[in-house]
Amino acid sequence: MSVATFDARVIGAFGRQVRVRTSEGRDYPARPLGRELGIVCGDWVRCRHDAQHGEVHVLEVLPRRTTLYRTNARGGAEAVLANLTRLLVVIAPLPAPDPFVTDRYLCAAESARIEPVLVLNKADLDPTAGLAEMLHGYALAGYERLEVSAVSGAGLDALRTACLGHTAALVGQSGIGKSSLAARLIPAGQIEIGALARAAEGRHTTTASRLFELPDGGELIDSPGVRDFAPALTHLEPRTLGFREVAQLAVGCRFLDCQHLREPDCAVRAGVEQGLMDPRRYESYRRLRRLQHTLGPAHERPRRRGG
Ligand SMILES: Nc1nc2c(ncn2[C@@H]2O[C@H](COP(=O)(O)OP(=O)(O)OP(=O)(O)O)[C@@H](O)[C@H]2O)c(=O)[nH]1
Ligand SMILES: [Mg+2]
Ligand SMILES: [Zn+2]
Repeated sequence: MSVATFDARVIGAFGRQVRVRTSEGRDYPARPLGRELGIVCGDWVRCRHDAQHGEVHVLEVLPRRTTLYRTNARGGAEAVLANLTRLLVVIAPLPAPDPFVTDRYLCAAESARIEPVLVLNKADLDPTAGLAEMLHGYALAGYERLEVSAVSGAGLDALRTACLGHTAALVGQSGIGKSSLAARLIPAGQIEIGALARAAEGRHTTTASRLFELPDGGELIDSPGVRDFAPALTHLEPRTLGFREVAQLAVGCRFLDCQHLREPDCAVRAGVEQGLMDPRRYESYRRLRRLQHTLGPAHERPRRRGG
């Protein structure tokens, strides 16, 4: 008897339980065989049907195009989502945005070569002064921004366009409307399952990432909200930590290995003084550097090829 393998997409991962979709569009619950595979939503995996037990086993994770990493409880780098080409970093006037969380998502995306887009949801609500200031900082940094509302429908066409041909993920704090946005972009038949699952839990909060296919081509991942997001420091761009405006300004620094902290003739610090970089974003940069120094040399070492 031949035991044919097949490749499938991970459209949901709940601990060791995953849900995979075959190229024919069939969904199966599956579980990794043997050792910890670290499978995340968006992964491509090699599978095998176990006819005897009526199960699908995941044998291996196929090489990833991109990986979004965070720091786990043990301080190590842990994959969160795989094969993204766009990260939709969502903020809203309510609940009050945490700019450091937003910065860190942007840094992680930038360092992983995933194109980040800032999505301001609940545009139907009045922006607070703090939010306006925050947005100014991101505009200075050069981030593309979409203003949308899952309630009024404003900006949804632009959001659809931003997802076209991409594997995009909605990330950010809890309650900012990621699932509401996903529900507006995804055909009713697909999201229903999620809505039912949530209703059964008696709450709206998303508990696991799920991948959906978009009608015009492209994929959208809805992810659980976070209170904080710690990027994996070992996977941040060593010279800029993934701060876009630092990368732009740093070409003018006197030292090639300038950390943009106390070095003389630092073009980044000068840029902050000249209003070319938001002082709050610079403070965010310094906090990440401090964290890196606290955690030790392993976290400062530039990533090696293949390492
Ligand atoms: N006014 C307004 N409310 C919105 C909008 N989008 C979502 N909401 C509301 O915000 C609340 C949270 O929405 P969700 O879509 O569950 O938020 P989420 O980001 O998925 O939350 P988690 O799953 O916990 O991460 C709900 O009560 C929505 O009705 C919007 O554009 N405008
Ligand atoms: Mg949600
Ligand atoms: Zn510098």
